[in-house]
Amino acid sequence: MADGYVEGNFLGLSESIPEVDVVILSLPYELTTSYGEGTAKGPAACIAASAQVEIYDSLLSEDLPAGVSIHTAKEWGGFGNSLLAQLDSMTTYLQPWFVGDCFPIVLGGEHGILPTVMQAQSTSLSEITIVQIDAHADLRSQLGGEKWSHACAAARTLEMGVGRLIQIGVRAYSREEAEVIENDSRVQTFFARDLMSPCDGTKVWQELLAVLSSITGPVHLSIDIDGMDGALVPDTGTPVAGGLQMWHAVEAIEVLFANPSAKIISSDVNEIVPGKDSPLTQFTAAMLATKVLACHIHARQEGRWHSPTRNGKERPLIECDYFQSLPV
Ligand SMILES: [Mn+2]
Repeated sequence: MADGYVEGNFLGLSESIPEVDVVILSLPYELTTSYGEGTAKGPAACIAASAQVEIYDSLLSEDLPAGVSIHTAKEWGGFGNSLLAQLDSMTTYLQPWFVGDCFPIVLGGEHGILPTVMQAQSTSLSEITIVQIDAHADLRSQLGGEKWSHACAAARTLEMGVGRLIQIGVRAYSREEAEVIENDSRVQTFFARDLMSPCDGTKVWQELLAVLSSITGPVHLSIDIDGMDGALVPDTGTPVAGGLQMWHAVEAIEVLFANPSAKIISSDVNEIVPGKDSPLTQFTAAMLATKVLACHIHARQEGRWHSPTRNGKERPLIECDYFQSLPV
């Protein structure tokens, strides 16, 4: 826990200067989660649980925030009286923080937030690689008639023009999704059963690390916490057995951020649901978000992050109407 703990701030860190280097954004969005529920309370639970996360990270020579200014923004207000209006409203909330001057970490909320996070980007989507840790492929064309379901999040971002998608830990998917994985050259999926195979797992894991080390250009890292083994995230919307252990996730994140030819421009940690009996789910999410934060700060220290300016917390909103303008 940080000295001078500030309630409501990620890791309890105080905000001593007006300029923002890293922003923690919260999208308490829940519409289509199919099995469990409670993702709308996930971001706040994750921030509360972060109080118990160590501010020491072995990558850094000083404790977090390690000289970086971290701002925990007020959470999205849930505006919009239709699904599409809500998606636009989330994009409006996110956009001021995606102009390239600071590093956003978005806490969700169900994975249906991913298209809004991509719409908020100021970088051309065709240049961006999404690295997705997830139990599910999220490549369905629709689920229960809803194309904006969390089960379709990755498919929608490909339609929006995202250049490349690398999936890690997938183990629950449909025939339709298997065919997309097989046939869409933009998609590369590392299935959990291959990564964690008792005999060949090490070989496949090294193949994954080689891919993460060879990405070039801007990257968005999307962590659906159900990519972790269900035992670590028992309260997420759809916990699934046979997933990543903590050290898989930590190694994948560290190797990705260490890649000198990639720039990790943004990240999200989603499908967080506060546990009724145990804080393990939100604590696991807070640990993952903290690892992303530490890796970003390390990348700055190693000269892999450049921003032209350093701006404050008050930023003009530009209303987004992208989702409401799409042809039905
Ligand atoms: Mn997902």
